Amino acid sequence: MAHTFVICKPDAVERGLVGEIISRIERKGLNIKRAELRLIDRETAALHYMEHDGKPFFEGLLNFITRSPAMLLQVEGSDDAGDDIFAVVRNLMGSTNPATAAPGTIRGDFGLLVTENLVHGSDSVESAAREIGIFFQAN
Ligand code: IDP
Ligand code: MG
Repeated sequence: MAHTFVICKPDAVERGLVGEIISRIERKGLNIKRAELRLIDRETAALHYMEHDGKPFFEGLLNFITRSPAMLLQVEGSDDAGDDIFAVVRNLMGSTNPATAAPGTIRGDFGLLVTENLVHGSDSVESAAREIGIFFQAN
């Protein structure tokens, strides 16, 4: 079964949007396989966002993602679906900057700032496996 990894980021939890985000994922036909509300530690955050190390927004991104609890989700889809599950979820999320994300998407409907963009979703089969390993390893 195909999986992807989603984070309802601290802003989503703070604003009470976790139910809305999970509901959109479920109504699309995907299933929540595992969920955990967790305060992400800085080391795990840095590992997760390793590809952005060195960029001007990296420290701010770590501060943001570790500032209060996030809802971690392992999301499962059917192998029969035409598209990869990570792509389905990223379409639900909308583009990275909520200011220009399409209405109807999570970021487009509820966000305004790129620094407070509500959700993370893996961007490939490989990153989904890597991220599920980082956050849910050995349990
Ligand atoms: P994605 O979350 O849509 O995959 P990425 O480019 O992988 O977008 O960036 C990871 C995260 O880093 C974004 O979701 C956002 O929280 C943050 N970010 C990306 N670009 C910027 C920026 O230009 N300024 C501030 N934060 C940014
Ligand atoms: Mg990304």
